[in-house]
Amino acid sequence: MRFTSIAFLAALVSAVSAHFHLQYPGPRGPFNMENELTFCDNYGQVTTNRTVFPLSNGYYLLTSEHPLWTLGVIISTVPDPDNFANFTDSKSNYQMAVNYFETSGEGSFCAPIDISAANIAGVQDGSNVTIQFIFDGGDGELYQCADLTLSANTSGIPSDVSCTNSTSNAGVTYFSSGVAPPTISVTSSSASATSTTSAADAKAVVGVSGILLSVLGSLLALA
Ligand SMILES: *[C@@H]1O[C@H](CO)[C@@H](O)[C@H](O)[C@H]1NC(C)=O
Ligand SMILES: *[C@@H]1O[C@H](CO)[C@@H](O)[C@H](O)[C@H]1NC(C)=O
Ligand SMILES: *[C@@H]1O[C@H](CO)[C@@H](O)[C@H](O)[C@H]1NC(C)=O
Ligand SMILES: *[C@@H]1O[C@H](CO)[C@@H](O)[C@H](O)[C@H]1NC(C)=O
Ligand SMILES: *[C@@H]1O[C@H](CO)[C@@H](O)[C@H](O)[C@H]1NC(C)=O
Ligand SMILES: [Cu+2]
Repeated sequence: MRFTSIAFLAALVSAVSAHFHLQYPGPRGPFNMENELTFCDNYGQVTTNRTVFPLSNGYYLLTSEHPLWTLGVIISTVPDPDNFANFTDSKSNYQMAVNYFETSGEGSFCAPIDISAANIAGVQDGSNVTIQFIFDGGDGELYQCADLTLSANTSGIPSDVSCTNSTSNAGVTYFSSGVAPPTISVTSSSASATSTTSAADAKAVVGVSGILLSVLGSLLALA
């Protein structure tokens, strides 16, 4: 009974506190945690300040606030995509810029993305596209979008972006093209979430869920 309450509270804390932030390429607007469960973090309109981004051999950077997560990146060639259908091909399958994979670790994650290798119709040097990151860390699918102009004349990531992985992630597992991974379950990860609650987590959540954390702390002290 006591364990159930602790697991429940841990799940609740993680649900209100932890998401992911797209760092590069820059998203459509300022990060909004509550809206991240919505298409493009609820930035439905295309932006005109597009990032000039490598057609081949680019990198993206995000920070994860979940210990176990999956990610996929879908791509739209529609000039002003404002719904999920605009990211699908003529057979209604999602156009994948990065196939779904599962990995672990909180903090920064910087990995290669080769958009031309995905062989999406209409993708070439100079194309305006939108990519949407689909992240699942156990509290639902989360979405952030970046509007790009693809360029064959650039590669890598700007030198002022710190492209590092905060933890080693030997466990990256890719899924077949277009196939979404199993949903990450909060219940199955709550035990590890409890045991790995770190100073960084505590700092990140203290504003929103300080009360929940102190309740959790008292329960842990009782246990
Ligand atoms: C584009 O402009 C919006 C509005 O000023 C801003 O929030 C966003 O960060 C900019 N995007 C990029 C990629 O710089
Ligand atoms: C790409 O988008 C930019 C910014 O919105 C726009 O100025 C440009 O005309 C677009 N290019 C093409 C080929 O549509
Ligand atoms: C984008 O999606 C909307 C809604 O499904 C659709 O009406 C529109 O035709 C799509 N745009 C393009 C260019 O496919
Ligand atoms: C981060 O980890 C991913 C997955 O293992 C790897 O593809 C990528 O190259 C790593 N990033 C850096 C900067 O080493
Ligand atoms: C890349 O370079 C070629 C050759 O100079 C040029 O025609 C093309 O417009 C450039 N692409 C972009 C997106 O600037
Ligand atoms: Cu979250």
